[in-house]
Amino acid sequence: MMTLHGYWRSSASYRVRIGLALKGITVKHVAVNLRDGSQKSEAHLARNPQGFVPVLELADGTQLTQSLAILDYLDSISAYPELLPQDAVKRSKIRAASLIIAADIAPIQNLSVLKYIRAEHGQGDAAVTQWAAHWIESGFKGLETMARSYETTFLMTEVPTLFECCLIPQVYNARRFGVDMDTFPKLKAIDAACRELPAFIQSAPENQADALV
Ligand SMILES: N[C@@H](CCC(=O)N[C@@H](CS)C(=O)NCC(=O)O)C(=O)O
Repeated sequence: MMTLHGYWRSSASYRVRIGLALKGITVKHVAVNLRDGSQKSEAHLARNPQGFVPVLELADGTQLTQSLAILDYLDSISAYPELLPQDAVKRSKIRAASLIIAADIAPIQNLSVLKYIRAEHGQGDAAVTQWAAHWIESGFKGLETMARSYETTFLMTEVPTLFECCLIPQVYNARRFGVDMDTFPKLKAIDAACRELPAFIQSAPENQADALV
């Protein structure tokens, strides 16, 4: 069996949990407590020298990092349901929208970035929250416009894809930072549609064994 080293509130871990659940792959979950710094422990750095979760450990001990690369691996070992459609243009567009979240929005409100702003630039909770909300809103603006150009339930499809694996954790974070999701009605509707599905319910932060740690 594979092991997912993750954390309940980590959006990158949440992406992988959704991908696993959509594909019906059961893994062992091991919590890496980001609040007590366990991601920088010797044991975790041996898994991922970057000191981040998630890490997916395969049955033979191989360790995979980076949530999008892990989702790509899952799509390679378990073809259905596919996280990226076969159509080349749709594939590229869904990947691009996913990267807006994973490459452009999420990294600038990562725990270590927020800690750095607090510690090295003397910013308090209000300023840090405002920073995170600003960058999420700025990224969501473009995504909302893109999403509105399709009439599908999810971004470009009638089944969730890689994009929804990225969006739902980012909306979870947006709400934590006080972003008004009413400003982004199409993204809000996609989030609501996903939240009805068992794979997304099972993967939600509050439903993890380490929730509230
Ligand atoms: N690009 C990476 C990002 C991973 C990442 O940022 N993980 C966060 C949690 S969501 C983390 O481990 N943060 C620990 C820290 O900042 O110290 C991925 O997609 O896997």
